Amino acid sequence: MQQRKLKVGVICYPSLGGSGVVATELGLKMADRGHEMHYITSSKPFRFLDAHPNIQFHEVTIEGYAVFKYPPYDIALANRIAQVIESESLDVLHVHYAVPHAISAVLAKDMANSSIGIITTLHGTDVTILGHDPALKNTLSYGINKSDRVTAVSRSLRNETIELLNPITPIETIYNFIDEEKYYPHEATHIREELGIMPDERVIIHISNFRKVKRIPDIIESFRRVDKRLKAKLLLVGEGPELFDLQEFVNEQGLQDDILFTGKRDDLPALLSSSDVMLLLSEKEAFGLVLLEAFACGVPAVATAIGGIPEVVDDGRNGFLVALGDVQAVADRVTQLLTDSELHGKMKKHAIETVIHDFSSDQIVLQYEALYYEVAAMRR
Ligand code: GMT
Repeated sequence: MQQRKLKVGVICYPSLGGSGVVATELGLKMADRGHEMHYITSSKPFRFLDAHPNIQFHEVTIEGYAVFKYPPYDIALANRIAQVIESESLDVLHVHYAVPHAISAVLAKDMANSSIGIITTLHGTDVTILGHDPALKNTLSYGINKSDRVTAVSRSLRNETIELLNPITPIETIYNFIDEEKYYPHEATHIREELGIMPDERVIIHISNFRKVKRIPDIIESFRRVDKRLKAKLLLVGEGPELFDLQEFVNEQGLQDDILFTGKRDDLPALLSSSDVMLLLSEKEAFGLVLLEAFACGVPAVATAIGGIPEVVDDGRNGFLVALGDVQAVADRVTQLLTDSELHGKMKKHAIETVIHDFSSDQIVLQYEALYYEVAAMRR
């Protein structure tokens, strides 16, 4: 018997890196499967440019009254969620990021006097950083324990959450995925021309939100060491709080001709397809969605063996794992990859296979869909 289609309320940070991407891609896939997806967010999620008939957007607005030192966004969000639970007769809420979204969802459920189930997906720093902040730790536990089901994007994040908070609600792992129709090896010679990359130069790429946790100085230092051995360019793609300092640092080091800051780009598949290796040297990383994006485009990675990264990077197969801060090991591994074309070819192939076999969107979307049905059924 065919199950009825669900009405799902989604709460996410619409433009915050990987979690926003996963929340919007998941919504699109669910909408394609016939479910009605209701996004309750502060601004339109960036991948909703093409309106989907099964997706609706409910904006959260808040006035900046003089009485508020900080506008109470979380409460305005709860208010909006409560309205949408009622007006759209939602079956389930899917919340990305425990703090503040799970708290707002719990409050909204109470305000709407509803029995709606709440699924919270933990993405990373909501636990690995906020969970260590005494001002937020209990709130985080509360959000998790009041959720009906909790998922984490890697086993590492799941284990860390259990160790840190000992929650009542069980946590299961559902891995991230990418849109395979968007990320695949593209023909991208125009990128090399646009960026002034010579035919004999190799391309190393890093994509992030340029926060301290990404350890971009380690990337620059590793590149400096690689650059002494072979002709290469480093693409630093994205923007964020560290950008200005990093640009200054690169100029001081005299590396500005070889390290290119591209800013935020919409053509990531093409940029990745014109690259030879990805670097992700973070000190915390619950999953590392950019690794999957790179793999899908046939780009192996050199990445730190921390957090959920070892669940994505299979050392010696689709890339190499290195110890945090070991810039010499990074330089050695990158040089090895870029000078051994047979090894590079094998890793490229395995990178693409990793996405197909271990992180296929079809499999992962079905896991979320099963969870939606389970939690929706808990109401009856
Ligand atoms: O918490 C952050 O750093 C941002 C966050 C995001 O929204 O992109 O990243 C986290 O969630 C991503 C999607 O699940 C993961 O791929 C990232 O590894 C994770 N970031 C960290 O754990 C630092």
